[in-house]
Amino acid sequence: MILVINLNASVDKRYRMKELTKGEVMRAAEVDNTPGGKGLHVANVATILGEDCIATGYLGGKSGEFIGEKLKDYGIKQDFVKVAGETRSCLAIITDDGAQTEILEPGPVVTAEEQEAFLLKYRELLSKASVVVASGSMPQGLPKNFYATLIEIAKAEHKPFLLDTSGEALVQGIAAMPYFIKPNTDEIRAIKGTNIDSDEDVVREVQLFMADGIKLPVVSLGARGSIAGYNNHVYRVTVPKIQCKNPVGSGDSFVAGIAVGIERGMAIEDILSLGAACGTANAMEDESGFVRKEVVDELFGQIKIEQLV
Ligand code: TA6
Repeated sequence: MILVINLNASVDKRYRMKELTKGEVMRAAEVDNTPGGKGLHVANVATILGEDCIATGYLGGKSGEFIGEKLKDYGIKQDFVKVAGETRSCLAIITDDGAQTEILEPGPVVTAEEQEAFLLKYRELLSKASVVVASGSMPQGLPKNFYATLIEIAKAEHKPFLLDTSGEALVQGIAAMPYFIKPNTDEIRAIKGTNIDSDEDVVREVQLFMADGIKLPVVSLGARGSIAGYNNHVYRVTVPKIQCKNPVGSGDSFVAGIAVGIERGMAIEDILSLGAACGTANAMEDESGFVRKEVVDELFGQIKIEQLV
């Protein structure tokens, strides 16, 4: 089973608007409310691919109830800890020129008791899982090393832990050496203070992550694909050109494909192809964190994996 941790779930509100002007009253032409937070996208895609998967984290208030109901509709298994605070909303405003502006709320404040309650739930769910994925930011109140704590617990049980987060949570998470990370070049620049001006620089950073003990580091290059490391080898992953409708959730869908590939014991080339096929399939849909299985199957054979080192 894949255990997906989404500590800071959200109701993702997607507004379609003609234009966006600062300081004016604007009316949205359309709005969609969907369960979001990066981990819920991962759980959705893994479930669509037919994998046994369960989502956990914190849910609270009316927004938490809305997400719980939606997950049931989507057939996603869930076991969340209830928090007193209200689960957040995240806004994505998509204008006719194709630009996307996102406003991400910080999320509820988690108390010390709620933190302990999650750790108990995590240990219980971990015993039934073979792969763990933790995605997204953390709600307020949790210590910055919380992901590092979760990684250490999973490593003690020899379960691969896939971490997709940013900022200080990523820095502290990396120190605990998860199985997988997926920083982009800006995040590497911010973490290490090094220049990333070329693919050679990316290859060097991937090798350094592997030397530190991260088994599968992947650096995302956006529409150009990614560069990944595994077992001291470095691979370039190239995706086919597609008509992009909505790139939000593509990174989350990539992580879902990687988790499913690991869970199925696939070869590294196939794990990377499945991740890239899911990320690409998501960008072809209006809905964030959603793929069509038949599209993933078709794209799988079109992903190019080239061994660089
Ligand atoms: O990847 C996009 C997205 O999942 C949005 O839908 C929104 O929920 C956001 O990320 C949350 O990101 P965060 O890092 O704050 O958890």
